[in-house]
This record gives sequence, C-alpha cells and structure tokens, in this order.
Amino acid sequence: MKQRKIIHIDMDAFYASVEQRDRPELRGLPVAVGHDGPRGVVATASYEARPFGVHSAVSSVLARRRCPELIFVPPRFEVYKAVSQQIRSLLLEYTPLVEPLSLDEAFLDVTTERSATLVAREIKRRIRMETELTASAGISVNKMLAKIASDYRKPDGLFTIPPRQVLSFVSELPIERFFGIGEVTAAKMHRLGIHTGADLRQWEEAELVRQFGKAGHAYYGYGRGIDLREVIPDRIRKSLGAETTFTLDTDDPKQLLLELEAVRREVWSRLLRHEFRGRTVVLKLKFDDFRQITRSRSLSEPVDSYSTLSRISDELLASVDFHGRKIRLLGLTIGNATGAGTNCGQMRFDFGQGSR
Ligand code: DCP
Ligand code: MG
Repeated sequence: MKQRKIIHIDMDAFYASVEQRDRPELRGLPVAVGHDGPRGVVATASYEARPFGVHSAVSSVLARRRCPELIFVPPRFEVYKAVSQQIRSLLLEYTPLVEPLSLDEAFLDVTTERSATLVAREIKRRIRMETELTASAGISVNKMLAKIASDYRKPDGLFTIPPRQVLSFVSELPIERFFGIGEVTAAKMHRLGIHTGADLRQWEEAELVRQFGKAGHAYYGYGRGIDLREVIPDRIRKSLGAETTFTLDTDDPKQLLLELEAVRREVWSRLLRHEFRGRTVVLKLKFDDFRQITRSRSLSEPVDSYSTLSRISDELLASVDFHGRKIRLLGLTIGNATGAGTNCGQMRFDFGQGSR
C-alpha cells in the first residue's frame, strides 16, 4: 500500500485569537470567550489566560476566580464561521481531499505532493497572511499521528512524525493521547494495565476485540502506528490556484513574467494532478501598499492547454495599470469548475508543448 501524507491543521486559541485580532486592545491580555456570570462557560481562552488554568469548558465563575484580570468577550459565531470558510477555501487550493473536523481544524491528504511538510509550512504562512491568525500543523503518515503532531508545538507549531519514527513515537505515547481512543476506552485500558502504545502492542488482536468489540481491530493497529481511516472531503472543489510572494517588491516586467511563469507551472501541474476543469482564469496582484486587485477572464470551455493558460494570464497581467506601485504578491487561480460528469470523456488535456 502506498505511504500516505496527511496534514492536520488546527487554529491556535481560535475564537480568542479572532477577538484579539479584531480588538487590538485585547492583545497580550488574558481573554476568555464566553459569557461572564453564574451560568457562563468558557468556550476558549487566549494563551495568556491558560497558565492560570482557564481553558475551554471551565465555568466562568471558576475562571474568574483563577484569573481575576480575565477579560470576558461574548462569542461572535458568524465571524468565526466566516473565518473558517476562508481557511477552508484556502486549504482546498492544495487538495480536494480536505476533511473539516470542526470550525478550526481539518485533515488534508497531500499524498500527491512531494513534501507534506513544505505544503504545511506554506499553508501556515498563507493563513497568517490572509487571516492574521496562527495555526499549528501536524504532518505524518495517517490521521491519528497527524492530529497528535499538530498539538505538539502549539501555538504556531509545526511538527512532523516521519515514517521511520512512527513506531518509537507511538511506543511512548500515553493511550489517552491517541486520536480515536476516547475517555471511556482510555479508562478501561488503564484498568487493563495499558498505558502507552508499547503496552497496547503486547496484546493479541483477538484479545483486544474480545475486550473492545470491533474497535479492537483499530486499536491493534494504533499501537503499531497504523491508522487506515481515510480523509473524507465534505465538498467539491470550486477553484484551484497557486501564488507567490516576492522577496523584494518589483515592477520589472521581465521579472514579473518569470514569476508568473513559475506560478502558472505550479497551477498547471496541480490542475493535471487533480484533473480539475475550470473556465475562468483569475490573476491576483497585491501591491506594495497592500491593495489587492484581481483580473479575470472566462472562456466558453474549460482551460485545456498550457498555452491557453499562458496566453490568457499574460494578457491579464498586461492589462493591469500599476499606477507607479510595485508588486509584492502574484497569484493565479482557475475557477468556475465544470460540474462533475458534464464533460465526461470529452475533456482532453494538451500534454504537448509547454506543459512540462
Ligand atoms: N470550543 C468550544 N467549547 C469547547 C471546545 C472548543 O466552544 N469545549 C470552541 C472554541 C475554540 C474552538 O472551538 O476556539 C476550537 O477548539 P480547540 O479545541 O481547537 O481550541 P482552541 O483553538 O481554542 O485552542 P488550541 O490552540 O488549543 O487549539
Ligand atoms: Mg484549535
């Protein structure tokens, strides 16, 4: 079986970070999102509040007692949802295999990419740039390990468990940290003397099944770092793209064409890998004053050759008036997806000239 590459992305102190982003006066202070008062509960706390023992699910009364300076902020779910959507579409630019677990976390299957760690780094960078929030990323060969890894260097963390370290990693891992082993199961395992992955490995598969039912098969695998759960996407890709931020802002036409060429090749290679079909080419430029513009062109048929993509994107770039500004970021996206099945069998990618 092919070795998979899975990324787990989890936003840091999600609700609280959004509040600190939107209300700068809260930055650096202990913040709890939730309602103050006798029946209130903390949804989440900023990292400044956590050392006091203020966490998700702690009652507001207890939280206040533990941290008298604590600032309560009422939740704004519509805003968190919108940010979540924004992050979701960003993730979908990298692979259609995105499985959201909640508003602030998702799995990605990036097996087709050369380096999952590089993709994760790039995703973290883009989340920071586009939402001004930080995320932590975990990278490994399956969901269980990727999920554990994203927790390892929080906040703003990135942690990879490479294939050769999987066994030693799970050996020492307390079983309550395994993704897929809940509180009740963990308590039962403790009673049976199973405390780490290494302990779990001492058990025969049939014996685990006798104790835990069908789940015993999965637990047998977990102890060996094996987790066959797949990343199940919840929606269909709408667009696909790539972008680059320059080391130095530029308005040199030659360099811009080179940068466009590099981004375009990346877009084209993603398009081929995902067999994506879209009719609209969108060029995005960010200027040195941080203003952003997009220029787009829609075709009657999906973009089916690299030369078409080249011609249209070159023309889009040529059509922009810089007004004396320099460019700091250039992105290219293909959108307006052709619905699945509508073009079956008719679509032919041109693998000839220019498509590397
Ligand atoms: N949440 C909630 N009640 C809980 C747990 C979470 O309302 N009992 C909400 C608030 C969190 C969001 O879900 O911001 C994401 O949950 P996480 O467990 O990922 O916690 P955070 O993102 O807040 O912190 P961390 O940095 O530990 O991921
Ligand atoms: Mg989180």
